[in-house]
Amino acid sequence: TAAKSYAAVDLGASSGRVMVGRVGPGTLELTEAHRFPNRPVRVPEGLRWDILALYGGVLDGLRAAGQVDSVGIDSWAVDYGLLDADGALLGNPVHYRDTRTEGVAEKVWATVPAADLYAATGLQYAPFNTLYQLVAARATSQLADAECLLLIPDLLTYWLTGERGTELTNASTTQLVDPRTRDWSYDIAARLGVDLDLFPPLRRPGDPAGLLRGPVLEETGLTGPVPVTTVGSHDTASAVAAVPATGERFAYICTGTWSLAGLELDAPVLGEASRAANFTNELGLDNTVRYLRNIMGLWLLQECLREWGGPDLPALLREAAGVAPLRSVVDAGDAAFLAPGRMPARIAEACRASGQPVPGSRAETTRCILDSLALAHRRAVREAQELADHPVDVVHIVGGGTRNELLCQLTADACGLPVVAGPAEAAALGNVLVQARAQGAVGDRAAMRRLLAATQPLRRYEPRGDSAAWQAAEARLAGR
Ligand code: LFR
Repeated sequence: TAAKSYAAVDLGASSGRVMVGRVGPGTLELTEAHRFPNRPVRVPEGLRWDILALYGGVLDGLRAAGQVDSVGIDSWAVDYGLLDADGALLGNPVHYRDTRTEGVAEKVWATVPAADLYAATGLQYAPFNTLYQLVAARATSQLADAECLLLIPDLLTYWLTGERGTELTNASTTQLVDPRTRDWSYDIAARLGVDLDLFPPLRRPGDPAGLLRGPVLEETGLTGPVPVTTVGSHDTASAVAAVPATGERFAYICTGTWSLAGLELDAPVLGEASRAANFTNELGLDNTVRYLRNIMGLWLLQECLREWGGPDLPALLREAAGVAPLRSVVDAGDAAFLAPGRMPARIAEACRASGQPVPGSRAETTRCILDSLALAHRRAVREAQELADHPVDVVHIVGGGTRNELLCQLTADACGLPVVAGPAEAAALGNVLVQARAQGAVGDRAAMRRLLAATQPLRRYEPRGDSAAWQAAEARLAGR
């Protein structure tokens, strides 16, 4: 049988891309059709996504991709657009780094204690969970006028096909889904006055999501019918689906703007210890649970680079590799680093406040960030194993961070485990493979992973001794 082609739309916090995956028996090839910037915009009312520019990028990308057998869409999680009774978008979707959710969680916990919320939804505390966003928006006329809420990939799917749904892996990041029943958490929604009728019916990866509308075919030059297939529309769900693991005993770290570090499990871990450690139970492909922790990730470095006017990154990383290790570390899990702006100064302040040397140069700041990320990876990988009672022998790093060799090596060192790095475009590959599977071009999840392991370039990093230094740095950070 001839190879089939799938377009994967993958929107990240700083750029969007349309990739074309070709899948045949034993073959998997990915090429980039189009990449475009994702520039959040600050308007007087706050930080907003430029969703029309993103949709324009998707259309450009589909045109560049050419004729394909199906299209799938994934993006970052939690954010949404509201539609009025006529189906028109009400305002620009709010960015999860917007400040409107400050102090909202405390109000929510006064109604539903944090422990009950965790027991019911399994979701980590993050100020931007959709639930907190909806409570923050409670008194707005926009929400009052809304008839329908669509998560970002579902909104773009609606514009492409005219059909509405709520994809489950992404819905699991709203804090309104019960990870045991994989259905809405009706009780939580009722107690907090969230109207679940805003959400169209749930759909799952592999489900059909309609056909490209006539005007979309015209604009993109494609010949219909072209189906849109529901994929793991949360980018992290697609990325985890593309972890090229060959056994069960693996941890993963999805790297990019965020580091999402954890395990793939069959069932959620909902106990108090797990809540205290702020692990989340998001839903993955095929009834799996993505048990992981959000770590600030390369956002810390991206924000410094922005402040420094975009210096040459490879040169900076070479210099950082030569800086003395573990001089100063910051808590890369701290939500204090969530908002944009002044990142080098904020990192310096965190070092000063914890009595550590303040990084003096760009290379030192960069090294501080990478050491801190590796340390946070170490903690997350270890604690996930303990809390889930699921030991691992290898750590897979996927996503954009695989291009950062220093980060991969430091992560192997910190975890004391071999790291297998790649693929870099994991989210797009997971997106492609779920489409291919829906059309019968590839087998089950294990077969998808075998295909990835056999076809994608991977690089292995062995841990370099000195685990005592990492242990000491961890204790220092914990103030012990
Ligand atoms: C990564 C990601 C994370 C989510 C964060 C905000 O791109 O989707 O999984 O916690 O963005 O949506």
